[in-house]
Amino acid sequence: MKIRGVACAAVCLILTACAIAEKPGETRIIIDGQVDDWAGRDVILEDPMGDAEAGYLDIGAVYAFVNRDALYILAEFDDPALRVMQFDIELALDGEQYLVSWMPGEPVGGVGNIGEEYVSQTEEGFKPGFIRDTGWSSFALGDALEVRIDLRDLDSPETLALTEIRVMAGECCLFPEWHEADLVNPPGTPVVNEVDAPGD
Ligand SMILES: [Ca+2]
Ligand SMILES: [Ca+2]
Repeated sequence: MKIRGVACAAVCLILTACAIAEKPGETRIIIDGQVDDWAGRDVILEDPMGDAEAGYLDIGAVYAFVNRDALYILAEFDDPALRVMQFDIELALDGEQYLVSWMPGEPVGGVGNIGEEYVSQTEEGFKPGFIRDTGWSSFALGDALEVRIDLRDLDSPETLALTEIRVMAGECCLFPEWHEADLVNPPGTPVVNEVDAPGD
């Protein structure tokens, strides 16, 4: 009986610890292009400086994580004053490949499924399988590119990872006039036990 009592106490302690561990923290990041609210977050990729097309943004450190509400991304640049025509952000979610594109200055981006239908490049340009505008997401370009992609804009996937960020250059939308000035492929996206702070 004594052993059972000890075992029960141990289980109770574990359950209590689990209950404490499962209580989500709060994500307090403001999408304003400023990096100060990312202090303590993990860099997921360090891209070399000097590997971008001259005159365009050159991606350096990239941060990203997924909480229960959204995918957050921060990309830093060698010189944030340089040019970019559009950011293309590729995502892997629930076995599908998605593209979120945003042009600086635009209030919203676009979401496309870039599965097999996307691959073709026609005289009219790429066929991105456009799904919708990013009604819930936010983008900002300041000292860095800062993005919050709301899971509702992605049909609330079970799994989600950032797979590519492209700084697009040239004239949309046929290669070679339209091409990436810099490109990064993050190796994975941490999932954190957090929710967005109330009011976001
Ligand atoms: Ca910020
Ligand atoms: Ca770079």
